[in-house]
Amino acid sequence: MRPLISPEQHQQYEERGFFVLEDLFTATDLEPLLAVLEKHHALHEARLQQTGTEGISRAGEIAFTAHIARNDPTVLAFCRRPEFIAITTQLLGPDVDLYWDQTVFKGPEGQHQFPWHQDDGYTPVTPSPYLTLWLALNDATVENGCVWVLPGSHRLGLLPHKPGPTGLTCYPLDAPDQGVPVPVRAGSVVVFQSLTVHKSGTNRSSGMRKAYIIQYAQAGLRSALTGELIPGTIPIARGGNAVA
Ligand SMILES: O=C(O)CCC(=O)C(=O)O
Repeated sequence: MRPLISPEQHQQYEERGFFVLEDLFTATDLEPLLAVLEKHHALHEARLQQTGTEGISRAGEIAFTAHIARNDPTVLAFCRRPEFIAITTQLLGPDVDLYWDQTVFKGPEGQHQFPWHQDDGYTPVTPSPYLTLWLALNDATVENGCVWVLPGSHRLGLLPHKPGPTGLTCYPLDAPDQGVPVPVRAGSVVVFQSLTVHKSGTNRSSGMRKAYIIQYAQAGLRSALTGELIPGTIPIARGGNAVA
């Protein structure tokens, strides 16, 4: 199925740190995935209703439900789809692991943006950057809190992050340059480097905004702090071919 990424998109990835693959998946492709992800989110949200918060998740407002692929064969099979083999081997090289996956569901009528950060800011790893694929499970709009990026910010290297009320941040939400919004239809993927500074807007709509984030890395990912191998990564491609 390669090449899936056009030379222009590859150039955008190198120069701006991101690009969009519009309508990569159909509603039919998403249906079985969504059913499983909704189930995992609902279990997490039920726990959050008891505890109020868990990490950076907050009941009724924003829920990050991580590592679903390693616990669910339907989701792992989705992360191994040929589209992802093509994208990841084109951008990362022939040997690719699934590093992290999570749903991010943003509740309606929210008050907060999810602040500017680099994904490496949460867990510095080497080699960096790795690849973040932000898959819209429903239409992501400026109104319901789509992703925003600071084009070119991946070239700044890893920036210092400090804890804010709603997550780590490396760039002010009131700075004059608030980058560009990246609204996308359901089934589209925003592809960005883990050093690309991004945020998501407030969900001012009356419905939930739903995304599934899949992060792939070159095989053999290590903590940049301890040098130890990151545990729990899953082989996806070796020698440019899918791992069964
Ligand atoms: O989907 C969102 O609202 C933002 C999530 C995000 O930026 C992240 O998990 O790194």
